[in-house]
Amino acid sequence: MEIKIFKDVMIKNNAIGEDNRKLFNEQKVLVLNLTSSPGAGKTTLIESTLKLISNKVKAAVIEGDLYTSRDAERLEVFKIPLVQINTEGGCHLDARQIHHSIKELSLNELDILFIENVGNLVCPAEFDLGEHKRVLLYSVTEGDDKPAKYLNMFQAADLILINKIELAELCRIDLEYVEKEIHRINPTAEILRITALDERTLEDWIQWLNKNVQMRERPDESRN
Ligand SMILES: Nc1nc2c(ncn2[C@@H]2O[C@H](COP(=O)(O)OP(=O)(O)OP(=O)(O)O)[C@@H](O)[C@H]2O)c(=O)[nH]1
Ligand SMILES: [Mg+2]
Repeated sequence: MEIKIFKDVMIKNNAIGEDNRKLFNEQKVLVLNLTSSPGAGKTTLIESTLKLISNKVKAAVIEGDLYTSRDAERLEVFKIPLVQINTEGGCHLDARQIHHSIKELSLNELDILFIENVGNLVCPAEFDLGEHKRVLLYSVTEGDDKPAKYLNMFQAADLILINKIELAELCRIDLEYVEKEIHRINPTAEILRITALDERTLEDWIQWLNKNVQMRERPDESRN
């Protein structure tokens, strides 16, 4: 019985996710679902990215958080559209929440919509929000066993950003081993090494973003 209920929830979620994606494609806005464990650096990455691109690209952010709007407050300085979703204890965002929150945005005026998911390395894997790409931040401070332990999250990602790499040696992390582990679990994921706090390390990420923004014009090459 429990299994059936779960399946029904997923079927409904995925149908709304498809509707969201259809709308994003029509409005030609690139939508990224940023996932990670708590504190891996999602908001920091958004901050550094906005410093680099917000004068060239029109961005908006949907912030997912259990109870607070602290991350959204950090982003107010950029004067871009921000929508806060509080899950009130829920461990992930779902497609219905996104469907409601995008009513507050003028999608046709946007190039990129970042969705910061709730910090959690389990539940967000199951829930399609309608994004074009799923981006997983994986910080070296989490240890090198996380791809194997949190398989679903790593398998569901299109791009995996290994973050806080300036701490790799201190954390006794062999980055080549970590990359091999990720590829073993998800052979098609792209991987980049970054320090989200240091904009100088974000060149490849910004190139990846630009490439994907341009692909909005050719939706057949995006995720769906
Ligand atoms: N050393 C180092 N610290 C970083 C880096 N990126 C983020 N941090 C720090 O990690 C902490 C958490 O960063 P956040 O950006 O708030 O992480 P988050 O993933 O948004 O956290 P939640 O939204 O709570 O899940 C902060 O103290 C950041 O300054 C990095 O590249 N290097
Ligand atoms: Mg955050």
